[in-house]
Amino acid sequence: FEPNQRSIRVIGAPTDYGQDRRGVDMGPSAIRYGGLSDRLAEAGVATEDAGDLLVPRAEERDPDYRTPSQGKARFLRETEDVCTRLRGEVRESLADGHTPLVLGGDHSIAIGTVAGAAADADIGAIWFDAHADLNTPTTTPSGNVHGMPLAALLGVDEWAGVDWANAPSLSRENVAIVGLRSVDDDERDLIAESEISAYTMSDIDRRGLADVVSDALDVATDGTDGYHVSLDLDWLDPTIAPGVGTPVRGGVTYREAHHSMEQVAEDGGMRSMELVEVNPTLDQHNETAELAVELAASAFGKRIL
Ligand code: EXY
Ligand code: MN
Ligand code: MN
Ligand code: MN
Repeated sequence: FEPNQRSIRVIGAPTDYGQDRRGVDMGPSAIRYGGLSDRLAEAGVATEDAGDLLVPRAEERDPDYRTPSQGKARFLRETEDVCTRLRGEVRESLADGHTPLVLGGDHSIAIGTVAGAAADADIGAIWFDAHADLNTPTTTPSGNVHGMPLAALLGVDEWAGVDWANAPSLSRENVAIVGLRSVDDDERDLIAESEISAYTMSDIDRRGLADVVSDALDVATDGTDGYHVSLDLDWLDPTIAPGVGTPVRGGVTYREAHHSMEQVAEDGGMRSMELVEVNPTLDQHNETAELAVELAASAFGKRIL
């Protein structure tokens, strides 16, 4: 067993601006309480914890504050504030030689994480998610920004030129979404006409997840300096990850998920990671947070033997 050369900096982003069920803001606490530092230490990785960003409670804010051109996007002003600060933290972690591990919070925080990870490098991204997260304030069925972060980062339609939300060095051809089973019509059209690689649960049924993730790794590493892993816990089947705001039946299994993270560890090119959408108020005995911790440990190199 070779001690892992990496050192991780944990950054908490306790938001729930991006969706309409309270409780996902407790994700960072639940994940830490789920044994994060011990499990990472067992994996042989040095870890430091930068604590949580300060995030005002949603009840103290006006979700509808926006300019007309911003369309339907709840708490967009607050999301910009959090993501701008998170982007700085992630960028600084990388500059200090640490691998950022961001704890959400809802998936809107990916705008900050990925923008920070892409600030000084050409990166790819692997998006493990039941959803495509490719909506805009015009196409969104919900107004929830957690359904939009990938579109924001890629500058899709009205997201183009929104500086705080774009990651210009992340190219569509280096993005792979894995585990899709809930996709809106406009997202489907965008996937069909863009270079984004999208793998559905049907692809996984047919080809096996290991083969699909191997393709996703090729996509994310092709001509890049490394890649970001965005792990939305609703990627997993709700029977093993019930503590998420938008569960969708038919997700990946416990062993499949671990094996994917082991593939990531073996590949060695991951530069940053985030664990999002854990909602302990909807969970049973913190099992979704504990699962997030175990998967992170696998992604950072935990081995059985
Ligand atoms: N596509 C739907 C929407 O945009 O409202 C649902 C999005 C759920 C996003 C979750 C976190 O990944
Ligand atoms: Mn340090
Ligand atoms: Mn998501
Ligand atoms: Mn999702």
